[in-house]
Amino acid sequence: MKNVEVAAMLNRIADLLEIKGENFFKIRAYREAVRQLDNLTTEVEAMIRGGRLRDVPGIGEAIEKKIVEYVTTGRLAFLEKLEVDVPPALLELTRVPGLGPRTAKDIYDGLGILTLDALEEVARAHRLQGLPGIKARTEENILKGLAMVKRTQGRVYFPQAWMLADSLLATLRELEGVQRAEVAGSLRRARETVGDIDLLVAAADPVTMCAAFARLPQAAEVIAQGGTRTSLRLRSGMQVDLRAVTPDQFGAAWQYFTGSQAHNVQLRSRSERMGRLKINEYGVFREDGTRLAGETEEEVYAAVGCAWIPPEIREGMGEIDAAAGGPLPALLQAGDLEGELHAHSRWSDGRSDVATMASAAQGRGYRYMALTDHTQSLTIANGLTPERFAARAAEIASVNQAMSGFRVLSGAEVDILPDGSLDLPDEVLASLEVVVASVHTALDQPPEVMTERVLRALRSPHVDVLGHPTCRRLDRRGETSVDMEVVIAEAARTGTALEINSSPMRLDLNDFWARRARDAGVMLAVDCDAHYPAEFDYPRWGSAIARRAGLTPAHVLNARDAEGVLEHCRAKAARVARISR
Ligand code: DGT
Ligand code: CA
Ligand code: CA
Ligand code: ZN
Repeated sequence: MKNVEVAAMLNRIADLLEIKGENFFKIRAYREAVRQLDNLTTEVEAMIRGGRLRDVPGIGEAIEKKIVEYVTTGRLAFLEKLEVDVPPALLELTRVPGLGPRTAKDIYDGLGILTLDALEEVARAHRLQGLPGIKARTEENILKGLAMVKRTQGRVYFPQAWMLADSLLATLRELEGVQRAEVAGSLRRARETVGDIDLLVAAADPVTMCAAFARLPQAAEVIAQGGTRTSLRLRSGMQVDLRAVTPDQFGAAWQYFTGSQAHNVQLRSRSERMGRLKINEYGVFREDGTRLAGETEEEVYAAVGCAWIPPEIREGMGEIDAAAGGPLPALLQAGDLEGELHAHSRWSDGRSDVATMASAAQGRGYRYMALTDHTQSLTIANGLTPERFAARAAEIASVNQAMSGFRVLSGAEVDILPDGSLDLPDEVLASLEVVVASVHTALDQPPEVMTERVLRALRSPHVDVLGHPTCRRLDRRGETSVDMEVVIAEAARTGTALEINSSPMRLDLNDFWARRARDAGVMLAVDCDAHYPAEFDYPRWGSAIARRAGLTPAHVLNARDAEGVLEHCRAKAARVARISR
């Protein structure tokens, strides 16, 4: 069982306890355990085997027992009892991001709301506002949250599905007879949300193999099993479609089951135009049945006169014609990133000191890291005053002294205040090497105000990167009302980079906006926004977004070396000076 699943279980307990109105400290203990689990780089299962689970701060005896029961049996009696105690309607309502358990209970008690449809109706009629503690703003947030639920109805953001797929692949690869196991479908294409997990296995005897899939330990339920296909449901509710083929069919099947449907339809009509070739999950065939290709994807594409196409851009948006013209430009890979442009330390709300963050970044292959602590007005994140920035400089200098082959750049994640001014005086901003500017407060401003606020920040000669541009938190809230089209145009005009925040809670910008930015000539920064060392694993998600957006290393600011980044920052300041004259 993966840590994400355990964390989800603990979170659910906390939600249910909160709905029941249980003791605050008890609830907080579960939330803290979730936070600690998020930080772990080891799997809980391994820690249980080593008897080390209790060493994790925040996991005491009671929570440890529950985790062990859940991991070893796949069920938890305590949770099942809670689920009986709490009205199912309340669980339904708390699915809405931004709608906490307490508010959900007020709505349920006050208006007898049982479904999301009913909730939307009363919110639209402004009837929620009469309830205790619900302001116009809460009502608006609930409507936004409802829109998010609708958009992702039954679907999961891709990083979460990848983590589950990792665990499945590891199990599959150990099964007797499995020669190869890979992810296919929308997950391989790294679509923002996926409906299920599609997996493909190469085996000499596909039919026997598919029967074995039905016995995978991760399966909570077998939905369908027969022939060369098995469908399972995981404990999280996620569906997994497994298919097995013989090794000589693997490339054709992998191509076919990766999709997208639009891409496959276009490829098929191309192959028909090209001398009536037939392309399916078994291979590429001539009319007389001669098989031309099938073992690898490369040969399948070659058989229809195309270069291999990276899965992330197989959406039927012109990629086939491009690949018919020759090899496609190499899209960004996580390994192309040279450094991090957005990281926090204990000076603000990070959990580690500068040296720890720097060596973690170096450990993942980075050569520099801009230390971008928060600024003074963000008191909940322990934001820095100009004086504390000055004090921090000494620690940065000593870390730089001590490390070789790595450089910490001084930086800030400066708050964009509600009026669009920046939360540090110009001379302090000018003294920093890299400045990320972000919106963190007054998130509910109307579109004109919010957009103008961000534009003002982009026009500052000191702002090098706009952080998490839409401010969405996938677990909590939707995008601000900012007009991204306008922001992208201004980023292009001023030479400001836009961030792809790789945190699985943000994924901001997403592939759609990142592609728009690329097309407008804007540079992107693929950032971790790391607050502790394990978060330096996030480029896996950010680079997948970048690939879907069609970005090559040339489009990505932190694919340059530190000097290249600083050069970009100088060029931005010069450009702003020029255009504002
Ligand atoms: P999802 O699951 O909604 O996130 O999206 P996909 O693209 O993973 O769709 P899924 O799971 O239904 O099917 C996986 C791939 O298999 C799909 O991208 C293309 C291929 N495929 C499935 N059904 C058909 C079909 O009827 N015709 C063709 N040409 N391909 C199909
Ligand atoms: Ca799928
Ligand atoms: Ca599927
Ligand atoms: Zn931020």
